[in-house]
Amino acid sequence: MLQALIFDVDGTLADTEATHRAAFNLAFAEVGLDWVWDEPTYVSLLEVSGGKERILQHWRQVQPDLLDIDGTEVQDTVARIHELKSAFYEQAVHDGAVALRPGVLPLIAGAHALGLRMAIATTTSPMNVAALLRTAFGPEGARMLPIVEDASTAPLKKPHPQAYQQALRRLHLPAQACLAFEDSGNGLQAARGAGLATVVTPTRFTAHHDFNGALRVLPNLQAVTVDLLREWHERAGSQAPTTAR
Ligand code: XBP
Ligand code: MG
Repeated sequence: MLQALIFDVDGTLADTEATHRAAFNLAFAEVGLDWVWDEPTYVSLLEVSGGKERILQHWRQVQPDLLDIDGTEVQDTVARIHELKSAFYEQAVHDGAVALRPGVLPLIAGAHALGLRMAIATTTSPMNVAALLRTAFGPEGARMLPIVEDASTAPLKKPHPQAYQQALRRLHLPAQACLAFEDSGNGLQAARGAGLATVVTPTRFTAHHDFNGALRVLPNLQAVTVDLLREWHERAGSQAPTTAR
């Protein structure tokens, strides 16, 4: 029986990547770098989960001879840029730049009212999650989504399943009792890697990704009710390959 829902954040709860991209560009300008990520560049960099990892990926691309890639100097510079970026992003969220995607609030509020447990499994930073929960859900946010696995608690980024595995452990539930919600190929791989049936709602940043193995691929969560999820979950369980005895 369906007992819990586990949500990705960026692209799933809210279409945030345009705001992330703007924050990255503000941070680059702040430190005097002439890097500017236009949307096509950012779409390809989104193949890399994690803002710090993305900055490093770009740096390697523009400076292939970048030595000492794991040295403290490079890591410190990346950390500084990412810290600035996160502050710009957090301010943008507080200023209302980001809204929940269609259907997210009614589904989460409805699931909460019916006693389903919920968690978050994301590669973004804790301050970004807190800003979105506060701004988009209000004080209820932390109550409806009390379990958060993020970049600070699950450093192995998607497609690694660590964030989902840790969310399941904290829920004290098997993957078979839950559903995951994602927007990206990396996210789907991470959720499937943790054994979770996964509903995917791509954005324009991820629509071209491979969603093979998704339980459903939908334009958004509008008209998705708990009853409908229960029906899909039931059917998925009945069709799941039986484990070898
Ligand atoms: C998407 C990501 C994150 C964000 C940027 O996270 O890969 O890196 O793009 O946030 P999600 P940070 O798993 O929620 O889809 O700069 O904090 O990483
Ligand atoms: Mg995502």
